[in-house]
Amino acid sequence: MDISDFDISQDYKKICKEDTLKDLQEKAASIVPTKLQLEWQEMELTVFLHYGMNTFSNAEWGRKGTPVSEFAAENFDPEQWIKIIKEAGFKGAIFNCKHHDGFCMWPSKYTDYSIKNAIYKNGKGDMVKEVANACKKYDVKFGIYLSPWDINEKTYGDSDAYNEYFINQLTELLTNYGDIYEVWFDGACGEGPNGKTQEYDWISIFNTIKRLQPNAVASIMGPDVRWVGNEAGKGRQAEWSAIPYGKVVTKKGEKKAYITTGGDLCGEDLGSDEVLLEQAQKDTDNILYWSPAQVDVSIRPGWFYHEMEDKKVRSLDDLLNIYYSSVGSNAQLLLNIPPDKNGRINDVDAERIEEFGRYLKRAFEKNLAKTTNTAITKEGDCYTLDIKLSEKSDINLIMLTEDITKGQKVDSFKILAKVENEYKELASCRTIGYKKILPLEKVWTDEVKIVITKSRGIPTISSFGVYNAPTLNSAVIISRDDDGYITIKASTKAAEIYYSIDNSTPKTLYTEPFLFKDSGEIFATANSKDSNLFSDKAPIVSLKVGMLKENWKVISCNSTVLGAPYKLEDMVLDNACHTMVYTGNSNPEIVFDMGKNVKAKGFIYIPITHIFDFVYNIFEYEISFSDDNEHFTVADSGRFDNIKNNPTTQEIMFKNECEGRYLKIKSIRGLDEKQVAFGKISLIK
Ligand code: FUL
Repeated sequence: MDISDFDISQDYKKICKEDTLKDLQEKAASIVPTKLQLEWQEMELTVFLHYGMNTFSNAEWGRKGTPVSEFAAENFDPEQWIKIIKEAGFKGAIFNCKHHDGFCMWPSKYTDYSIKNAIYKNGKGDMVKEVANACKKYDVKFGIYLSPWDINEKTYGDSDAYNEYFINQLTELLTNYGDIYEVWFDGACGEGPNGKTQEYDWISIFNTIKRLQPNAVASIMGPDVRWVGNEAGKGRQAEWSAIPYGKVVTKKGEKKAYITTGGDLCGEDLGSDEVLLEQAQKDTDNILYWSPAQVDVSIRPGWFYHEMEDKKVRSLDDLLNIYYSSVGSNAQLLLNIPPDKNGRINDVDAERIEEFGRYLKRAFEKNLAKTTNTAITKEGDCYTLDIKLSEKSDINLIMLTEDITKGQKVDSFKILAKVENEYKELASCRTIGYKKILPLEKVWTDEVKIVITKSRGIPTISSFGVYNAPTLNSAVIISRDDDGYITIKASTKAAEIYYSIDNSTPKTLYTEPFLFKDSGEIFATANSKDSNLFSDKAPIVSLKVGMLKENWKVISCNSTVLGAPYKLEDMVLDNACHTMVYTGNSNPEIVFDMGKNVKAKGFIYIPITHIFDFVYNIFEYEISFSDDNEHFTVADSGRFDNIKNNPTTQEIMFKNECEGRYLKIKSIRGLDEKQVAFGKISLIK
């Protein structure tokens, strides 16, 4: 199949072996966004709204056979959601119309597994409509998430039949709910009841979108918007939008449209000169294509609302880092705020979003630059931009934009400021693109210089800003050492730290590390008297810990250990969470001798979180206890749902309290077929 068979509606450039580096740079710099991609990127801030069956069944991924009756929604207030996000400056909202469980939030004609059979409004409800109407009311753009993977649909896996079903549902959503700005498909995929893996008819799916909503971008498993590659809110230092794409080879061996990249989407580098050269050599079918990144991340550890995560809503610090790493790193932010069981954005999340919006307004309200002149001067091999400030001031934030309608060109640049009559280098950075925002150490200056040291042709800087953003009263950091001592550190000097160990509001003054051997959760916050801070209270943060593993020993492991020089004991027991890779056995298991009989109500598992290794995490586990290391009783077995993309700490309670001296953790299935990585395990009292 040739590219002409699918109207990708944007310019692209073929690359080939004969291309020199200069040719490749010119080709890459000549690629520009489509009108839709540009409008989409200019939105900057958007939200994801995960709400559905999982909100009620307390899951991240649904299960087969969950009855409609479990969807117990009675109250539903999308106007509250959209009002909150609008006031904080978000421009679009993507509603989860159907997640992997297949339950439809609108009364689809094609299935009974929908809201029409739920108690909500006696089966007369349509939540998609209510969200779309709320968006219209507050002038926020409306987008849809429709999961291609469907755990409960009987035709799933029967490729042609399911493609028809899916396109029928997509058609309902694209015709009955007004304008849609984004259609979001993720890549999760499973086997159907017939044991076969579904093959999606992407071409027909995308053509349906182009036909029914020509102003919608198709994201992730779509040609217009690219997944940044992780769900942790991390963008790249160098984020190129024109990147090489290869043709997808289907199971039948044919090459189809350019849906996914020729490189690895999760990789650190998708578009540098080195990558261009490598891809040009690789495959005659490779092209360069405008593919802007989207950072999708949740404000809580999970994508759906879980009451136990109420104290785990991201701090303002964290949200701002995500903002700089997305909007400020040439990407768009899609921040998930999951409504709760009452159909409302929970107070904790609402407060944080309000604070986030207020901080951004304050930080960017006064541009200290004297002029808006963006003309650059050539100095040797570099281009420079001199920025004079209206008066001497403290500065700690710089913003730069490139006119991407003329192509993304800046590869590397430096920021300097005149301090005591001499230029001092403040930062050395990669790529600008749509926007770059750089938080800096505070300096006192009235002159800033941007030196572009490497670029793909003459760059066009379209705007800049220099700011003195309010300092945050940063969140405290809590840690426990291997002897059980808890240390709490505040980032602001002269801050008073308060903590609690009984789930209450932190009120005990912290003076020195204290012993805590039990399992539980430590909460802490800090107060500061500094009047220059954005707020005098740091957010409350918490650390969940299992029982201290004082006498634990690894006594057996049925598989080869890779990853030397690390030792198995260090990996699984200590606080270090490096990679531990087992191979040569698809079901590795580890047995611990805990030194004495231990009673536990559940367990905490910290998976491998290193960005390139979490593809090796355990997916399905079994955990068991024994008194004699011979006869083991299974305490629990299950699946760490979305661990592949979102490797957060897993806290699992057993049905009944279990006990024993020996503990076994077994990987029933890993994310990777050949290798499994173990993180850290501990028990809950
Ligand atoms: C992932 C899904 O598996 C998660 O549940 C969530 O919907 C996220 C946005 O995409 O791939």
